[in-house]
Amino acid sequence: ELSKWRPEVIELWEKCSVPETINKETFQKSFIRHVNTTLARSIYNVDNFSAYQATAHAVRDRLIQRWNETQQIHTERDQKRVYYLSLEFLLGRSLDNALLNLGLKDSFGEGVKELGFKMEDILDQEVDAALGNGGLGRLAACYMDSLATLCYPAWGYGVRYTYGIFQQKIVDGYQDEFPDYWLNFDNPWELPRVDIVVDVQFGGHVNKITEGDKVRHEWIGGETVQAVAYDVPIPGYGVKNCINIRLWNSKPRRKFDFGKFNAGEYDQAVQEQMKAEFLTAVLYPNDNHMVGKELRLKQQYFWVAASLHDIVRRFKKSQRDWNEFPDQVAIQLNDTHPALAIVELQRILVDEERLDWDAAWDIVTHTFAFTNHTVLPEAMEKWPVPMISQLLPRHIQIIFDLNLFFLQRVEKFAPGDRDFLARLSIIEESTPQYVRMAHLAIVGSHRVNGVAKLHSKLIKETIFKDFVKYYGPDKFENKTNGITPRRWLHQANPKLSELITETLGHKDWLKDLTLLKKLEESVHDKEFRRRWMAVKHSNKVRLAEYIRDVVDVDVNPNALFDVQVKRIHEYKRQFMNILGVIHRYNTIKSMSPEQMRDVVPRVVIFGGKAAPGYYIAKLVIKLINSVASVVNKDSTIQDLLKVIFIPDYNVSVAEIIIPASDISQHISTAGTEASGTSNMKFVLNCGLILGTVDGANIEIHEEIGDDNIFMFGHLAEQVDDLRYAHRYRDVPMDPHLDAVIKDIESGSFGEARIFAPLINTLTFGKDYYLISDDFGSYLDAQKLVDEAYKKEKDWVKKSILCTANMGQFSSDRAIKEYAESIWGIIPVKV
Ligand code: 6GP
Repeated sequence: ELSKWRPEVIELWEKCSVPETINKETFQKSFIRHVNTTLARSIYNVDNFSAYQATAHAVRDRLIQRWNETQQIHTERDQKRVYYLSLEFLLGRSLDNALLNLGLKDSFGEGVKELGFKMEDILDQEVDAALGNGGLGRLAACYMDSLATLCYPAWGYGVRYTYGIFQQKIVDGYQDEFPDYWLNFDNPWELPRVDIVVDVQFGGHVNKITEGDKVRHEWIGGETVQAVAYDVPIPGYGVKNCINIRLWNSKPRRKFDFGKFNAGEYDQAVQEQMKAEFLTAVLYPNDNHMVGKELRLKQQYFWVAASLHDIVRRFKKSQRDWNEFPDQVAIQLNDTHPALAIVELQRILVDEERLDWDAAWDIVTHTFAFTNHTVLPEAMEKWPVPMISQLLPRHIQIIFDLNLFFLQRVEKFAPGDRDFLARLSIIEESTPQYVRMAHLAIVGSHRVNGVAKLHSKLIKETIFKDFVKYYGPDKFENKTNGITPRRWLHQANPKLSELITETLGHKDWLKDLTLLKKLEESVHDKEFRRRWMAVKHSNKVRLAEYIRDVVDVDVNPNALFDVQVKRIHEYKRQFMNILGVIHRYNTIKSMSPEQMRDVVPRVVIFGGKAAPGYYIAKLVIKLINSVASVVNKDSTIQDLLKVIFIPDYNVSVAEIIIPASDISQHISTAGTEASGTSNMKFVLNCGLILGTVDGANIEIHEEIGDDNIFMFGHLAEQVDDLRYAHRYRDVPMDPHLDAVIKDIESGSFGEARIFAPLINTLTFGKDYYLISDDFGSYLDAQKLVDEAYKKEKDWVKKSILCTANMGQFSSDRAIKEYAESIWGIIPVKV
């Protein structure tokens, strides 16, 4: 008899499955087995890269086991799940993270050492999974770590881009972009599920079918692209739970046309395949900026349709009634990129499941919730109605119907107020018409949230003001962002992690970050302060070595390390930073040797990518590099200033830079940075920050207190008036700023004409980001930083108090808030 369910068969399966406990010896066996079989190599030709692959496969074996158990238990319990739909997951490297979360780092480290390898070298072989642009994508990655660690039943859904965010090289001071072909070698962190395939339809037309007194719609024809699932296991820290991010890859459905091929029309024969595969080929490299390309819209629908199909299929397995859907399923929209999911679910329920419209809409609106990540007008997604009509003819009908019913309700609320209706409408009445994705997301969701207190307040007062009037304020919430302390302290800063664990006498702080508060008691302990400083110093030495490797400049680890790393964007004002650097340079140059003795040496470090089409941002990079090449060569300033642009800033580079910072800059124009999350990472790693009254800086300030942060600049509520003044009056230029600009224009940093368009943003451009308004207070704040750094003992205390008071900013706190007040899910521990 061939049944698998006989007891002796089950026993045999259990006996032969991967051993549950893993220690050094079993790891070594597994390592060698993978070298021999998975990689077809031997002791004679196993290099660091193969050693990485073998280690990764050994870890992956454990992950898959946990992943399976987690899915099994979650299916058995059949409790409500959350689905996090994000077009970006900026995961970075996985091996170190998995080893630490599984508690295997030490034994595996020993294990590879005995086999002739260094764990550091092995870890260094991994290429980043860089499927995101910046804050939004990295937040999604931190949230997955917390969802797994807190044992919530959760899935991520995203796109498996063949090319992640481009690699940045600096050539002659300019940014150059190179493709990030991260899948060049096998990727041990994904499980291809070739059996999980979803057909996704585009184009075609809609038939209206009348059946008795009912009308239904049938969407037919057009092209079909297949979505294939790739699963990325995400292990929780210190638990067995391992959740899943399902990434979709496109592939052609049509069979290869051998007729054409044989007739010599090779191009045409492969064209269909290529077109379909192209759909998920590349991540759009824009951060906080909408680019209205048809291919992008196709990506969005492709991913949304495949994900919803999967979610609905899973729900249907439990044979529940449709009205239980929102009790079983919560879907979080990570910004508006997945907003079409609202329309797609309505379509599935009405057209395929034949629910009536209102019942379907009730289910939809109880299922979705929407996070807004920006108030920048250029980032607001809107798609031309003709483009959607072409690609998704049924969806555009549904959008218009939804809008009609919505506006009918609004009309009852504010009878006769045409303007109010026009402002709330999902459709922008221009030529052509546009679909406003944020409006769609709000109308289709039961909750809308911002990502920091100020941001959540601002969206209620500005971009979503009219919706607050209509729905009332309760639909709108704040969920201040958070970061995972596992990656951003334990992994990135092992020495500090160790010192904290030793001081507190436990590792529980990694699961409850508020326990760091107890470190406050140690600020008066001299020996503790010495060790704290020693950790910072060794991290600075590590960064100095990295800087020497990548840009070939020697920097002094005893200097103050001043860091600004993030996407290059006008609103983030790297321009103001480099203008301040020029001011500092000129000030030092004008000093006598005695005066110079009093100057705190500084290394100003920049890093970040500019969107390839963002001309002004790219000029900022050029200016930074031009200033660097003048300053770094100038021996008259006695190494009191160095300027470094670290190329190709990404997650794993951040892990080296952040622990080494003394001061970092988060200096956006007030009201423009929704939250920021690197600010949290720097402070958690005992770096002070210099920031504007913006985003999460404000809440960090509240937590760590006045003495431990440098805040400056105008407030969000002043911005409108200041901009107005620039537009209609002649605002006198700050004299220091004026001098700096004249210096650039005189050619001190290379040909002046190169920088003219950049300078023009301050003058003809009416200084939209208010650099001239904040420059004075920025320089004053920098002076305070210098003075504070001279008082070493006080500085260390500040630094300790920073870390000690960051408990609020764990992504665990953020995820619990989402789980409790938006999703209504409870943990299911394996
Ligand atoms: C970013 C915001 O700019 C940043 O302030 C925030 O910390 C981060 O989201 C996470 O919430 N927004 C984006 O990256 C973006 O593209 C559409 O928004």
